[in-house]
Amino acid sequence: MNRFLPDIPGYNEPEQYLDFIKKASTIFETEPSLIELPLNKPIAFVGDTHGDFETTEKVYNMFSGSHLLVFLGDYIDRAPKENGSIKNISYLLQKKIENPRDIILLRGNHDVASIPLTWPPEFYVSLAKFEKDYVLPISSVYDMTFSSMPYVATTKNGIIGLHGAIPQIKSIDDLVNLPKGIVDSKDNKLIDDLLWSDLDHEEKYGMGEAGFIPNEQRSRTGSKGIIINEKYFEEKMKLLEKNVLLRGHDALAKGYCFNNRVLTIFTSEKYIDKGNMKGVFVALMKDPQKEIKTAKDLTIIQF
Ligand SMILES: [Mn+2]
Repeated sequence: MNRFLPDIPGYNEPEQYLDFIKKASTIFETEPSLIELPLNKPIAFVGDTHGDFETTEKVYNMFSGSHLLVFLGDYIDRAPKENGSIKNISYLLQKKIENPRDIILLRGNHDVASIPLTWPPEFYVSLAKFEKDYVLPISSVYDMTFSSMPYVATTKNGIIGLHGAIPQIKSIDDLVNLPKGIVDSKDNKLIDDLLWSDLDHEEKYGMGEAGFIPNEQRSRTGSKGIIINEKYFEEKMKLLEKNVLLRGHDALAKGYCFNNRVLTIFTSEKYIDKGNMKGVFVALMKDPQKEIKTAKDLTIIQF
């Protein structure tokens, strides 16, 4: 057993591990870019897990079966423990393969293997080590899998879930038609903005009529996204006919903002002392038959 492969029954050899990632990819390929979630049971929305395998496992064990689990992206990098990223993503892909309809894994801006997004680029470094040891193209296989993931989840009772913020869409069709197979999000402006954008939750920026500005803070990879204001948000939500946006991405964002119509969720111990509600939590939709009017209609479970 090599030093970093997770223990997945039937997939213990390096070549088999590649087959495992490819298998997950074939499942994501069958999912549309925008998934309308079934409302036949409660839903647990999970924020950025960022390599926090222990928390992911806890969340899964607590809610799987009784709830549909919806993860809002960013599974790798910034792991609290060594090799956390590879363990975390492998665990989630394993669950996806076992029960594809019980767990939805949306894509985040970190979910790309071949471009180091943070310093230190932990996941990238792990894969480079694997490629050197086994001469197998694990990065490109992971890239294929990440680029097959869906981007958006919606519910008929008022929710839209995605990683960053709503890009400059003209109608919901722009989200429905987001292409799969885009490894580097910079190659598609709508995808890049969906994965990378933030909210002007403190009304710090003068934005004029447009309601957004380029996000100059986030430019390490050339991706920036935009920062959107409340007016922009309300316009887009009207277009989408949704009440509440659930997203992750910005650990320093206020939990609730824009009149409680946005909730920023983080589910990684790495962020426990950051600004976002000072904890690791998930948001539950307990009664899927009830309209969700604001994010306060959801139940927060802290870890
Ligand atoms: Mn992110």
